[in-house]
Amino acid sequence: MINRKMILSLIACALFTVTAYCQNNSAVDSLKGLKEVYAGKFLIGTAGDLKGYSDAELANIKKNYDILTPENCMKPQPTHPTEDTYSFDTPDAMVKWCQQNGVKVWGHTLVWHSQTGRWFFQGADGQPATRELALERLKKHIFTVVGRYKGQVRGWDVVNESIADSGAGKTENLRKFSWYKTVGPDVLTMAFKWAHETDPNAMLFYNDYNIEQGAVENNGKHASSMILLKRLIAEGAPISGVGIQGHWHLDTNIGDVEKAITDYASLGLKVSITELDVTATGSNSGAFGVRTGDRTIPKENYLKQAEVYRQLFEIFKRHADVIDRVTFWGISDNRSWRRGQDALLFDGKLQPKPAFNAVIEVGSK
Ligand code: 9MR
Repeated sequence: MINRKMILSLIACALFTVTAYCQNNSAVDSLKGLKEVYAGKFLIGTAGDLKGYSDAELANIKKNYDILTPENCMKPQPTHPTEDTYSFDTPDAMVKWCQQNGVKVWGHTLVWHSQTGRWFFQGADGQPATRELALERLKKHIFTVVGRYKGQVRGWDVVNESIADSGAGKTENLRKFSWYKTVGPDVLTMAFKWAHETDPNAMLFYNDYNIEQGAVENNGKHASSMILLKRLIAEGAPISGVGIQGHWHLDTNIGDVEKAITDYASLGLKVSITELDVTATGSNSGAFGVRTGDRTIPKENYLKQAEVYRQLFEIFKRHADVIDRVTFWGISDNRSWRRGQDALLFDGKLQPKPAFNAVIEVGSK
């Protein structure tokens, strides 16, 4: 016979189970994907080329992300390895998968000093290419690649990483090689104009790393980025926004991030966080060599990482009116250029980390 004591202990047991379940918020919240939690605020994205991805990885993308950036396959070197050769198999397959699975695509990237065939800058007889020849090649590249994906991408990182590191912020401080040496500073405005001519509906962004640095004190790379963006706007470049890449670490200056967002918005530009990852170890914005099998990162680092992600998403939420998209640079600690530094929300086995729970919590509030 069920007596009063038994009923009371049953109720106590049920209460304990519910409380324990709720405290383990991953069990509750991971039922929702990231994109669901941030719907109506900004898009949530990730990066990858999709070639060789497992069913579980593809399912993770479908569940969590609104939009995909091709991590490598749309860059100049892979799409246009020699002057007369184009290669679109991987990006075509990626775009097709996205269309079939309700995922948008972001184009990355057209003008960059890296992953760009040296042939762009070589002239006849081993001489450097002239400004005219290099521009003609760039124009053809933009017309071909942007034209191929016209209407199929939300926008493009037209220009990537043109500002050099370690400047005081008094000038644009453009890199002194590649496009900036062969053509000059006006290559940027021309690239924006050609991309717009080819796909007038695409959003066109300037994308760079560390451009939030110095925002609070108005110096360094941030100040350079403001000078550059003001010049592009004055020259009539059809620029819609700025991509703050967001390759961050446990001690990143969060104040700079918020100030940079409001600075860019004050120029009438949209802002996206385009390549977000926060390393659980290491103190700069680069990558360690790939470490395998050596799990020496202390547990508390993952909690600190969750805290940094929490603070960042609180900022993004506060500025959701100007933020178009927050894209993570990879889906898991296994699919990351910073492998070994465990910088993403899912571990190598696609299990949600404390950082995932923190981001979900901020979005659910
Ligand atoms: O994640 C990309 C990695 O697989 C490539 O080897 C690398 C080559 O430079 O590019 C990485 O992506 C970069 C992105 O295109 C631009 N910002 C910095 C990213 C990380 O290096």
